Amino acid sequence: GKNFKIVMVRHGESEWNKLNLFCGWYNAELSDRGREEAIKAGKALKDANYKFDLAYTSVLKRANDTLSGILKQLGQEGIPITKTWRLNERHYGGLTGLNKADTVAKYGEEQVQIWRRSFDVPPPAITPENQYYETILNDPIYNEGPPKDQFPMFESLKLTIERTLPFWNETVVPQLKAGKCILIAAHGNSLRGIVKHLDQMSNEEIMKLNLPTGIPFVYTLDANMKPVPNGSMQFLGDPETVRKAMEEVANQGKKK
Ligand code: DG2
Repeated sequence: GKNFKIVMVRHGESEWNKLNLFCGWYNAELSDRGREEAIKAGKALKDANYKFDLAYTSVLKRANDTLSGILKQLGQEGIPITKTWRLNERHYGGLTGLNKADTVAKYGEEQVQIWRRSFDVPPPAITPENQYYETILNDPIYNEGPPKDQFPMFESLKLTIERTLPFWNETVVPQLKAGKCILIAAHGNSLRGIVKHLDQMSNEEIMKLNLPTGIPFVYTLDANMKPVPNGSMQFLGDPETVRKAMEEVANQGKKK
């Protein structure tokens, strides 16, 4: 049967990743290193001869700018791009804007690990006392959705998956089946949701996965949209670099 390939990438390092702050739905910029990562990702995809037909991304600038950086390297800036809040990072609730290491010092590594990686334990809700509450709620990037009465105040990975998968199933899958070569530029946790779904990972297995910034990965899927043997999460980078980049993400939840 015919196989289908799709490339996904977590955005390059953001200013808030660099400062080690919980970011979620806050619209942080890429850092200089993040921009470099996008260029490097574009070069890797160019070397592998990728020619994309269309791309999907979140409404957040760090993912949008990573996508444009990649497409520029490829000379494929003209392809159709769809932006959706359904590919956004999970909403980090009341943790938004807090330093991850400070949060470990205050609540302990175990609690922070639960907030960052558990499947269904959500972070506390964001409240008007949070200095980013209004900024996020009134950000024009959310004018197209979600509806104000359904605007999240926090999201677990489970809740993130519940709003990302409908987009995957209703929009991405039909284009994949139509033979389109697709690139998705999104976030650590929205992509973990898609990976969990594709690899049918258990709630325990997904806890251990930390996606590195700026390293594209490829899925090769069969007609049932299940990975073919060796078709899961193939990174376009040498294994040692990928391992170190994953470790760096895991270590953001350790004490300073
Ligand atoms: C990070 C993920 O999201 O954080 O919201 O802080 O991919 O948009 O940089 P991203 C954030 P962790 O779940 O890895 O702590």
